[in-house]
Amino acid sequence: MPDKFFITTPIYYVNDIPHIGHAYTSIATDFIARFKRMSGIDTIFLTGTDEHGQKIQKAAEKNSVEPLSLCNKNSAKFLELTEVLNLSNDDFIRTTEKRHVDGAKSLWNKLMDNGDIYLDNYKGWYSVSDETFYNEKDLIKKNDNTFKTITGGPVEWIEEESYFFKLSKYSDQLLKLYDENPDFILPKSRRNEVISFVKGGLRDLSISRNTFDWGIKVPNDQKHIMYVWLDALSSYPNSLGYISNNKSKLSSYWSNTVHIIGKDILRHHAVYWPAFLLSAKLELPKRIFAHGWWTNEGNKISKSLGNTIDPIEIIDQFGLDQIRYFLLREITFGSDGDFSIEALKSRINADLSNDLGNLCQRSLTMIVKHCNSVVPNSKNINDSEKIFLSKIANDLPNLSLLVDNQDINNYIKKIWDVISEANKYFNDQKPWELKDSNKKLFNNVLFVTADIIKQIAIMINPIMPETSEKILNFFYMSEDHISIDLLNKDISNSKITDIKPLFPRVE
Ligand code: ME8
Repeated sequence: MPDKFFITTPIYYVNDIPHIGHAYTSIATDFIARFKRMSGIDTIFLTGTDEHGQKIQKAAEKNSVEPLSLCNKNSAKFLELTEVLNLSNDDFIRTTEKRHVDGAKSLWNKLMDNGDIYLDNYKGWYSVSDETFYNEKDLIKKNDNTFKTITGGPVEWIEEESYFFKLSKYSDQLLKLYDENPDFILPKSRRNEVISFVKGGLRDLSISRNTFDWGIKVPNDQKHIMYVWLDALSSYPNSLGYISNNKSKLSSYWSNTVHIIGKDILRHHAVYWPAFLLSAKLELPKRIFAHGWWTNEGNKISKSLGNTIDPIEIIDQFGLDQIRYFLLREITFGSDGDFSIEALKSRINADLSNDLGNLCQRSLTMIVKHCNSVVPNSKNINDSEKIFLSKIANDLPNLSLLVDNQDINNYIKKIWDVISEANKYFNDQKPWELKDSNKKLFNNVLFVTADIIKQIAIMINPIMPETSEKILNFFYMSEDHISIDLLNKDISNSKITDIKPLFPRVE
């Protein structure tokens, strides 16, 4: 297994403030980064903001501010969100930073040197909200004979001089890439979509605009602004210093890269991006994973409907780890899902308060009350208890595989199976009936339950880092770095603190 790993979220547009969709991608990416680090893999997790192009320029005009001042204001909101969500990102890149601008220009020059850029005229449809060029056949004709994108956004007809990238030249190489690397695009359904898009025929891609000026100037032709997607995609390797200087000590991470994105930006990542990299003779990422789309109480989330969910507000109301858990648990990563307050409350009460919270509360409180706050020793555990306590460690290869396949939901289900089993064990053993009659058995039940709680606390770290730390702190395990090696740490005879409830029920 490679010992270096690079994982990215999309870099988000700063035309507006963050919403729950952005929070979702970032939390899921954080989950994977934390699990990798906990498993001993040297990991870099990147997020950031996408600050150039017509969409940002128009938003700035609407707000009567300079584009850079809008970027500074909204990028700061995305940066603040990394704190609010307790993300473990190592870097936050802004496309207005010099390190990025230099890298984007370097990429342009590589495509140019390879003979893949030519000057021509672009005539066609453009969606500013998606920053994407559309063929008429991919648009929907409205009653008034104008067109819209499949997501309902407006398009405008543009005719201007433009540089083009020879995308069509890469069709066969792209199809070969998908064929030889069946897991390059996941989930499978998304991979099929991309393959049929490429098989449908690729046209060369317009990669510059010259009717506005907010962006990176094309090297050697200052009239043109680089297409914002060519600019933005290069932010990933730019963060590692890979394009401008592939000898950078960070560039060794690039060969094991996973991009986590939403399904809306799959074509840019799975078609344009590998084609640019092939042309530039740079290595390709290992995986593009496109997750699904959240709706709000059954409706599409949109500013015009006034139903966007502010992650900061919802976290204030329900708690960070509750929201992290809900978003990761509620839907299969890759499928669409619905955000509803009823579903959120029910997850908090059933999975967190009842299953996990009560398990910790009632068993550990018994240790505080009846064992002088010292975990009993493991002398008397029987074979079936031994099997139970080694279950997580034995299942680690499968859990790792689930994370490697971005199957976050099934990882969580497996941990909750262990929680259910622990609750069943505790209920069946009825330690409250043993405390006076059979102290030896009583102590044994409390040891087994405390040990499995410690293991659960480690495994939920990528999902709910704060809760994980709170539980480990009950055992005075305040580690700087949570590692799966702690699964084997013997907690017999160790002190525990007074236990505080983890998840209050919500009405
Ligand atoms: O596309 N459900 O930025 P963006 C789930 N700057 N995820 C959602 C969502 C929803 N309803 N809404 C948004 C861009 N997302 C470009 C990316 S990368 C080189 C450039 C998430 O601010 C999802 O990850 O429009 C989606 O792909 C991303 O936000 C789009 O963010």
